[in-house]
Amino acid sequence: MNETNTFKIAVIPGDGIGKEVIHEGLRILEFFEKTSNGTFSFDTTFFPWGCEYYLETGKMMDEDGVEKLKDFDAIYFGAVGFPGVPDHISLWGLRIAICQGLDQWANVRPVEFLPGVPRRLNHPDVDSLNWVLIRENSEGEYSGIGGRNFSGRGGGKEVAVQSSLFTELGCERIIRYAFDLARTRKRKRVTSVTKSNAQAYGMVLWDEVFKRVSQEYPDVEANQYLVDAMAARFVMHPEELEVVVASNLFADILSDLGSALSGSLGIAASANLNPERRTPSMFESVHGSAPDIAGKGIANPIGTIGSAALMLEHFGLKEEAKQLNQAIRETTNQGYLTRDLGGTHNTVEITDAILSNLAKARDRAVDLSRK
Ligand code: GGG
Repeated sequence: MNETNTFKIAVIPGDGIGKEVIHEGLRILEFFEKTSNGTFSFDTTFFPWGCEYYLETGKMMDEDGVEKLKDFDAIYFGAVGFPGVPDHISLWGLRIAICQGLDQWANVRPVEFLPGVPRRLNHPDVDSLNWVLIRENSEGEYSGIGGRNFSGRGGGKEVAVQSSLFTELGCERIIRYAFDLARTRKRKRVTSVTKSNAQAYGMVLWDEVFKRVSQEYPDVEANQYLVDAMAARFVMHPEELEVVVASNLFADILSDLGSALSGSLGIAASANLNPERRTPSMFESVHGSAPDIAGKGIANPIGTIGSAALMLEHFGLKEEAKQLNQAIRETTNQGYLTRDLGGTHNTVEITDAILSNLAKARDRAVDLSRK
């Protein structure tokens, strides 16, 4: 942000439904800008990076793309991946290149049980569930260390090595982040997830760091589970979950499970943060590019719009973020649901309903201030 309160946002719609849902998220940001009475504005710059760009240029993003992004206050990201480009090329060439290049080491993935959304969990207290997954976002199983060799030995004899990297620094900063976050919540509880009985080096180090750090937070309840047991607990004992911290791969999987249990991957928002604010953070829905429904106008925009709420909060626009989250809840409660949630509304209709709820809330606030 500069003296004129302009937030510079790099917009990367990416692939498939990413383009459609980012368009909707930007309509929401326009609403807040227009109704801010000039107190803040958004300056958006589009980057055409993604699979189409790769097919034209041989690169998922510009060579100096990460450097270019450093000029912004935040990045608003759609989705990555499309048939025609191998998934490991598209993911590593864009999303992971940005997360690692900008040291966005904390991936915050809230799981919210929105009203009006058909429940997939048969649990008496389902409406009170509210989890947040904290994903280590810079190393672990996604360190990128490894290689392939020996194809010269002939068919069927190639060798591949894929290493996980667990550094004490990487473990400690994400675990501390989870404990600090838990302190801000009503129920102060952190659950750590590893598979340290089988992954006897990196994940044992993680467990040891977790135990050490937990002693500095006597006011926060600390638990540790193996990932297979944890997957079962998501379904059998969801009421036990609050802040869950896990490695890059495990939290990626568990957050998809959590989102599916809360209704659909389409409603899951996320923030890839550099908590020290040395570099811009990136806000994106958890879902991918969904090529099967791309271009049909039926994608659920809530994950991407919820990610805009996380971005507003990151900018310090806390009241606006609260209003947006409330408008999303009202919208699902009124029965505005896309097909992934069993509804019939399309992408644009969901955003229209959210905008209408935001406008009504603004009118109510103006009326109250006049009284
Ligand atoms: N909007 C997020 C997205 O496009 N995700 C695609 C994906 O495959 N992500 C893998 C990851 O989060 O590591």
